[in-house]
Amino acid sequence: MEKILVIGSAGQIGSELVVSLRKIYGNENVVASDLRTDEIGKLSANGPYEILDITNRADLEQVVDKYGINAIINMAAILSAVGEKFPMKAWDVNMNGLINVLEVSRDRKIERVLVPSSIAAFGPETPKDNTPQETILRPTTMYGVTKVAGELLCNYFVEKLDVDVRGLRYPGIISNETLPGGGTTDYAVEIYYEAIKNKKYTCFVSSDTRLPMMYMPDCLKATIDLFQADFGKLKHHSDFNVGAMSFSVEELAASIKKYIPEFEIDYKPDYRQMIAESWPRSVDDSLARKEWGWEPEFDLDAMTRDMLKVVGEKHEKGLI
Ligand code: VAH
Repeated sequence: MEKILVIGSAGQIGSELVVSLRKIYGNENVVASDLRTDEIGKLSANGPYEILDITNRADLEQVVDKYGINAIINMAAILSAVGEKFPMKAWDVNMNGLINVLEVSRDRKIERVLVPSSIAAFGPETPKDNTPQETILRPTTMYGVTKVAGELLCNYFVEKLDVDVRGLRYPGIISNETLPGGGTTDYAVEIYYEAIKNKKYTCFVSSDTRLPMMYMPDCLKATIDLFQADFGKLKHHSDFNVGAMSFSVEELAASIKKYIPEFEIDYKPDYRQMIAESWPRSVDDSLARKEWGWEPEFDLDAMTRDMLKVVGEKHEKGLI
């Protein structure tokens, strides 16, 4: 029987991942946890929720022992934009928190650990188009530094300490449930909300900024497919490239204008422009497709149709 702990459950991905996992494994077998207390309602409505500070090892051990946890998915992270404002906080949460997860997993013989990485592991010297699985990793953000260090640490625990750790390099993730918290790719979510509410958006990166992106249903599919993959068949472990689509901001705006012709966009690039420019435009995810059957479903037009439908319904109900 799986007893899964999701750390960082109140975040953009974690909040939807908990719901998806509970549908598969049963509500009581998926323990949601986060530092935040404002999201308890949703997360504790149909399953266990624990307030958990990932940087506190004793807290983590107490939750693991209380529920007899045998699998951990760590979604807790300080993302790229906030990480540049608070770099040592990002190191503390992303690295000291990860060390706690890996050490407790080793000590308690946790059967399976999933730790996401990101395209932020790449840097300006990395080939920009169809970025290979094995390539130069010289990120220029603290978030990216923690992702590279995290990948290396996770692979060490696999190879030297016999812990089952797996991970995937998320592109920008777009969703309509929980707003993202402090990433450079947040513009790709904000634009839909502003298009619905105000028919206009001022974007903080330039119109030709092109990044790898993924719609949340595909993100959840990739995460759960890798979580359920036969570890013995994986040749890579904590650093799978996964892709779905790549588009520029102007292409994103054009996809919205097909449904909201009066939508207008202007551009005021800020410090996040440099971050975005250090990342690839597209990734080669052939190894994820080969080793665990990765296959995305959503393209830009399908995502825009669904985003505008769901965000539009929220607006009509006065929820945004
Ligand atoms: C960020 N959304 O923007 C995150 C992501 C691809 C980057 O990891 O920081």
